[in-house]
Amino acid sequence: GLATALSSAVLAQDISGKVIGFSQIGSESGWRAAETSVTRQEAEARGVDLKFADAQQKQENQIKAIRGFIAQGVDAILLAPVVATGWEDVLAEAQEAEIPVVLLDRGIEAPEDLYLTAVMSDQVLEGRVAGEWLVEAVGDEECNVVELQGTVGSSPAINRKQGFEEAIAGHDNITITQSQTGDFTRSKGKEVMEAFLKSTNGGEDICAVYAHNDDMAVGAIQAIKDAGLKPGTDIKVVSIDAVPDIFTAIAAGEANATVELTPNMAGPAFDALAAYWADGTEPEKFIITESKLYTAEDDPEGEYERRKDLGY
Ligand code: GZL
Repeated sequence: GLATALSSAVLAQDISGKVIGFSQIGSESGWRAAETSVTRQEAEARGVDLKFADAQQKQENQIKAIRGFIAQGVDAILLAPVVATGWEDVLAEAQEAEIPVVLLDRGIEAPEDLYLTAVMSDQVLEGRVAGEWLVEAVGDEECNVVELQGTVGSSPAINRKQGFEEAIAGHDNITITQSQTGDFTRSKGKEVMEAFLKSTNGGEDICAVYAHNDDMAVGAIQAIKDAGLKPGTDIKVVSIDAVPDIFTAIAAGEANATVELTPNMAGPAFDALAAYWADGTEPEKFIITESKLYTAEDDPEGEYERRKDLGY
């Protein structure tokens, strides 16, 4: 009857014992650390044997890891691609070996048949939401924005820049006056913000900083304080990821807004693989996760509590 049909369907989705290789970028940000921790938890919950490889943000290390997984004969490969180009050859080798590849949290420029699905946010939307918040916050005031870009050549850096620029287009009072990569890290974010402040005579005409992730925003906040200015008021701070530390800053009035990025890309990835292995179900090519704006009005202390134990 229905019960047996359901249980056999559930059993068919059982992927325990599968060996899955995960080529992770590194641990450049709190968000990335949380993604790794959640991926391990999701694998554990499904009885998956996860083989983890940290690339220290180098593409050649990811390519080596993928070749290692192919040689090992893993059942599937998860890849969080540090940059968007240069993947065709190694993914063709995985395809040749009939090992399905699932992309996590970043996209690539390659034929879509080289991967089963990509689980990621709409990064252009993230940038647009951040830009729309700033448009709303500044009204008709003149506002010079400095931008801390993510890793050069990564899909989030490209897309978040595009989305933000779309949002501020047509608002001539808002101008991006400086833009440089902080490589998604706190230390680089602080360093680049220091340079932005120096080059504008201590930041006197900087109205806002847009950081492609919260970690660079946290670094920028420190630089703004070191320059004797008040982050969140003298210089508005808007970024993306919704990590616990940005909620601490928002609660303290030192940051203004963040756009949430779930660290759980692996859950949908494992579910897509389970269905694919069960009966050949082809998943959507892109499984898009939610993007939600949080500001001081959204219980930042509570949001901190909800996230503080997720491995950021
Ligand atoms: C975005 C993801 C980004 C995060 C950063 O999907 O690739 O990489 O926003 C991380 O924190 O470094």
